[in-house]
Amino acid sequence: MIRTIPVTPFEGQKPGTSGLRKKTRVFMQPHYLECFVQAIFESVGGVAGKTLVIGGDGRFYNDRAVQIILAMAAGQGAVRAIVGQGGLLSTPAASHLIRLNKTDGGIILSASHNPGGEDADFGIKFNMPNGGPAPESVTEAMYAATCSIAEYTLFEAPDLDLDRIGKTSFGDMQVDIVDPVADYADLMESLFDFPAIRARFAAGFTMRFDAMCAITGPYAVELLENRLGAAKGTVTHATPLPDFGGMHPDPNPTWAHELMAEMMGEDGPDFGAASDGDGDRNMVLGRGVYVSPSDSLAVLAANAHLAPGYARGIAGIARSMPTSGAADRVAEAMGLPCFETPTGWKFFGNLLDAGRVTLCGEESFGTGSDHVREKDGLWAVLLWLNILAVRGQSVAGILADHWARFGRNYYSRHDFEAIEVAKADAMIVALRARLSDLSGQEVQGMTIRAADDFAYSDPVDGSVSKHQGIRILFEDGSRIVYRLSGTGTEGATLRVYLERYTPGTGDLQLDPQVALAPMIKAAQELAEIARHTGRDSPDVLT
Ligand code: VG1
Ligand code: CO
Repeated sequence: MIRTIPVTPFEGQKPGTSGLRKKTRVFMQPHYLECFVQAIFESVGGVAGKTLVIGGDGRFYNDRAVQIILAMAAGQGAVRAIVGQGGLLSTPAASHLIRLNKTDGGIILSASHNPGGEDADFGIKFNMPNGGPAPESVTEAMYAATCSIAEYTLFEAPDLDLDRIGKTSFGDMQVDIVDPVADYADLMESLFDFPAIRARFAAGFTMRFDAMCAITGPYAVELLENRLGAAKGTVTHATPLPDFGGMHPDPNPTWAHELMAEMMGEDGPDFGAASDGDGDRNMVLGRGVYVSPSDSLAVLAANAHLAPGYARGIAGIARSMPTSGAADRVAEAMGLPCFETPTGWKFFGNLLDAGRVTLCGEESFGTGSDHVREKDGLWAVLLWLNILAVRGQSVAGILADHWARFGRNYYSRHDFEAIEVAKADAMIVALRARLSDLSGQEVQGMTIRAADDFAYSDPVDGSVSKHQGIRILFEDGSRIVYRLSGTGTEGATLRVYLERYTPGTGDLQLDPQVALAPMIKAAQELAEIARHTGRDSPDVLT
């Protein structure tokens, strides 16, 4: 039976850097998720006659949310839904299914690297027919729709059994329940030199992959253990759990500390990696060495041609503004265009669609290519494996060679979490007000060359996005960037991004926190972080 339910708008259903993220209990309120889904449908002109991909990272409420979205899609005339078995799909796998099946887009349920559970976080986002996150014009339309919503329609029926792979019908809508891993794993196999990687594992190469009880477990087991022959047990925390087993599935040195400890230990494996809640992020490590995400992008760009999928070379590179300039140096050396976009994968979509770039990356442990329209954790891990297999060197060796050739962009991000929103806002407002006076000033012995509030003008569609982060640029090429997170669910998180370049002939083996010490002091001083927020040291360093 089709039913229409009257509702009144909820406040604050405004998508952030990557969809709408709130506390799970907020999403569990009656009609809350429904109102946002209705707004998504309206922002894309309704779903009548359309095909959608639906799935999520398996966190608490994923199962209910998938049933609700199916009921609303069926009630509003969608003809077909493609759903991962059990309602599960990693973000990159969902992006791939959207493209592979030429669908009208998809809904992904995840709060990504935020913790999961009834008392943790939940999220939802819409991806376009190109497989990429909705651009700002669409997320703005979504938000506008949430402010005036009056009703939604659904098909009322008992829940669908999502565990049985196959086609079934739900009202007038066809539902295809698919293996969440198979098509994605085939795509990976088409891009990388699996025989070379398999040979390396067979010759004793060791690896640890920490899936952090999140979505990549089944993908990593299939790819690394089943298809590539890595030892059984290479993948740890491989079963996705609704609360991620209490883990915080954010693949950085702080949260993936078990993996860090193993990799930094005496008998650590040759290669280590971790992924986040929804499988789009990656952290990469060698024995005794951590690869910063910005360096990872640069190394991948310089070596991508070693993988069959990129053997013809890459068209260009894009990085988010706060990501270090390491990739720019590779682009320059290779004669490739390099683009600087605001934070968030949605800004890469146009460049990828237009064929102007092949690789993209963010300092927040995100790398990807034109194979999908999302960042892709396992893709990055497999490209690293491919490069390691072909070059036959260690991760440390590859990094050392890279820095010697291109120089090293010492880099770190300092996060100050759970700040009172008003205080964080006041700090940014005060800093913004001083920007025009800063150039020429000296701080910690360094002279400021320029200071601005980053605005991006999309070279493909001309759309402009303002206030994307405050940049302080120094004469020696060093840089401090300040911005507030757009993915949190509680208070404000201040991100301070620090970067300093050392040429290949300089000291390349310093601890980044030591190399960046003057920048760290300058960042405190310039923004008066302690005075505004009461914090003199960050909560998380990456
Ligand atoms: C963070 C990262 C950003 C990333 C976004 C979504 O956003 O900084 O680079 O694109 O998360 O990633 P913010 O606004 O909190 O800085 V995910 O894996 O959480 O979808
Ligand atoms: Co993610």
